[in-house]
This record gives sequence, C-alpha cells and structure tokens, in this order.
Amino acid sequence: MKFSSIVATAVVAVSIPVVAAAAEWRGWNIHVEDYPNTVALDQFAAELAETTDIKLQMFHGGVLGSQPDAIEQVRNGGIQVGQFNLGPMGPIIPTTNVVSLPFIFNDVPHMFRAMDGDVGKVFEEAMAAEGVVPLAWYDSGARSFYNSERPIMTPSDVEGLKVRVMNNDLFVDMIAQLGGNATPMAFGEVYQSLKTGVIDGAENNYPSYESTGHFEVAGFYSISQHLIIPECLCVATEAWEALDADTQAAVRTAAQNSANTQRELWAEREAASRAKVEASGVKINEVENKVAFQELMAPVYEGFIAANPDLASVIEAIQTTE
Ligand code: GTR
Repeated sequence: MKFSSIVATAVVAVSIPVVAAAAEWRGWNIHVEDYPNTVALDQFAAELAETTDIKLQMFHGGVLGSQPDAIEQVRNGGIQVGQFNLGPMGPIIPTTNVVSLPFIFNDVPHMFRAMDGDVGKVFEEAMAAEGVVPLAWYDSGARSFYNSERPIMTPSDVEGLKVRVMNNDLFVDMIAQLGGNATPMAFGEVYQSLKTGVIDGAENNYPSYESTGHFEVAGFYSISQHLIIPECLCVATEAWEALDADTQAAVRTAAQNSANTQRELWAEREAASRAKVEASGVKINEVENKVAFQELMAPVYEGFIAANPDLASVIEAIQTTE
C-alpha cells in the first residue's frame, strides 16, 4: 500500500460521521420576552428542532447588538437568523428603502398583499443577493409619533421637536419636511434619551411604545400612521445555501408558521398595548388631517426617485397593488 492511500484511508476512517453534523445557528431579536415576535421566533426554533437538524439558539432583547450591527453580522456570518424591520436595512440594501417611504402603503392589509405577492419577490431577491434571505413577513403595524411636549394635530406641531428615528436618511428627511430635528439612534437608547430630554419624542407602533416603557416618559401619542414597514424573519444567505432542498423547504414552512403566529399575536398585542398606555394616562389623539402630512412628503419621494430612478417602477407596483 502506498503512503498516500494509507493517509487517505485513515482520514476517511476518522472523518465520516455516523450522522450528519447538525447546524448550530444563532438568532438575533431586539424585543422582550413576551413580545409577539419573540414568541413567534421561539416557535420557529422549536419547529426547526423537530423537523430539521438545525439547532437555533435565539438571543432576545438585542443582546447581540443594535439592529444595524445585527444586519451586518447576518451578512458576514456571525449570526444566521435575524428578525429585522426593513427600515434600518435601507442604507445597506437600497431597494428595501421603497417600503420606508412615508405613506407608501394605504394600510397593513395593503402592505401584506404587496409583500406576499409579486412585489415581495423584488425585495426577496435584492436582499438575498446582499446576504439576507427573507423567509416570511411579520406584522409591525403602523408607526405614529409620540413625544413629551404636546399632542401633534397638524404638521406644524412637529416644528422644533427633537425626534428619534431609525437609522436611515429617509426618516431624517421625513422629519425635516415637517420642521422637526431628527436624530437617528439605536432602539435600546431611546428610553434614556427621552427621560433625560436628549430627544423630545420618537415614532413607533403601540406594542413597541408600550413594551419599551417609552409611554412612561413621552405621554402624547398622535396617530399619524406615517410608516407601515414590514418586518422579516431572515436567514443568512450563506447558511441558507448550505442547506439541501428538503431542509430549505422545512425551514420555509417553519418560518411561514412562525409568521402566521406572529400576525395573530400582533393583533391582540396592539389592542392590549393601546389599552395599557391609555389606562396609564397617555393622551392619544388622531392627527387632524393625515393628507396634510402626506402632501409634505412629496419632496421625499422626488428626491428618492431622482437618486434611484430604477426603483420608480417598484413604487408604482406597490401603489397599483389592489
Ligand atoms: C420596532 C421594530 C424593531 C425596531 C424598532 C425601532 O417597531 O419591531 O425591529 O426597528 O421598532 O424603532 O428601532
């Protein structure tokens, strides 16, 4: 026997495992334990454990870093699963900015019809090409303004307010059109910044306004619903491509089941969060005239289309989705 075949035999003998090694995945989530997304992600991990060899360990509460950091970690292999809002994804994957345009969706059902249909595929492809495969869309309701100073009735009520936004220039532009001063900031820093007066307000849906305690330090919530941004359950492209077709199908099924659970729990939580903040004394109002806010966003759209002419058709595809 030649030396090379002895070595080859020895290597084969020690390296073929009895069963295929299970993939060890780490998952990022920004929300607290009882949040709909958290419950739905734990369900996802449990289903993967049952139907695949993937061991997904979820890290909740943003302990693996801020959302912009986590998106990068998914792209460079440090994390395999991320539950992301598409808002902070825009600076990294420009196509996703379309869903961060103010008032792009009429309401949440319109958003899901678009994302679950053909338009959603445009985002899926753009994201997968940049290292993040979205497997299912989660509900994030509509975002409205809240602050510690006054109810916002008209756009002029935003004038001079220091408003925290997610990390994306589109949101800075949006606040500027209303005469406010936007501060991009990580989600985890908002509570303290509101409390110490570094910012006057922010904007979010009821569940996030409530679960973070922001309602305790910013007691005016004004229903403007200026942003309806989908969220995704995402897997790193590298981890995804390492799976065989059967496993990919099982992971997709688990992701869709997780999204179904999330959407159901979301509806309940929105109502519960609203009731809780109201009971604690938060003043909730509808803005007087939503169209006045919408009209002021025309320059945001014009600037965006001028900088991204190829995305005009995606905007139109959403606007013409029934
Ligand atoms: C929440 C969203 C988070 C995060 C947060 C924020 O509604 O679920 O992913 O984007 O808003 O404002 O940063």
